[in-house]
Amino acid sequence: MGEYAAGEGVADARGMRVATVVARFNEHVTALLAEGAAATLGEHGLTGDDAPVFHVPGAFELPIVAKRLAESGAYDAVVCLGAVIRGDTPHFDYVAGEAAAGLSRVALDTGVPVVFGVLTTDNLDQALARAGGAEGNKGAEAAATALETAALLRKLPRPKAMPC
Ligand code: INI
Repeated sequence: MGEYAAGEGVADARGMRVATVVARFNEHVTALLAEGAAATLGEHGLTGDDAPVFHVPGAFELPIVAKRLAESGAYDAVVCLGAVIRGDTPHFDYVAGEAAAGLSRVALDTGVPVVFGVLTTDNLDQALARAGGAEGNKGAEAAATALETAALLRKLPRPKAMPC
C-alpha cells in the first residue's frame, strides 16, 4: 500500500472558497505555514477573495474565529495554522489541547471542514522542520486536506432535513 499523501484525492477545487486563519504566536514559524498553505491553494486556482487569510493572536484563538468563518456559509473549508512549542510550564498542554478540541468541535457543529494545521512540538527546530524544512510544510498539507475533504463532502448526500 502506498503512503498517504494529503490532498491526493482532490479532483476539482473550482468554485471553492477556503479561508485560512493564522496564529501570530511563533510568527516566524506560522508565516512559513501560511506560505505553504497559500501556495497549495494557489496551485488549485484559489487566490484573492477565494482564499482570504485572517490572523489571530495565538492558537487558542483559532477556534472562535474558525467558528465565525464556518458559520458564515461563505467558505467550503477553513484551514487553521499555528505553532505551539513546549516550554517549561503546562501552558503548552492547555493551548494545544483547547485548540485541537475547539477546532474539532467547530467542524462537527458546522459541517464545514476545519483543518488542524497546528504544530505541537518540543522545540523550535522540530517546528521549523515541519514548516518548509526536512519534514515538509504542514501548512501546505493542511490546505490540501481542506480541499480534499471539501471536495468529498460536495459529492456526499446532504443531511436529511429534520422533521418539524
Ligand atoms: N500560542 C501559540 O499559538 N503557541 C504557543 O506556543 C503559545 N505558548 O506557548 O504560550 C501560545 N500561547 C498564547 C495562546 O494561544 C493565547 O493567545 C493566549 O493564552 C491568550 O488567550
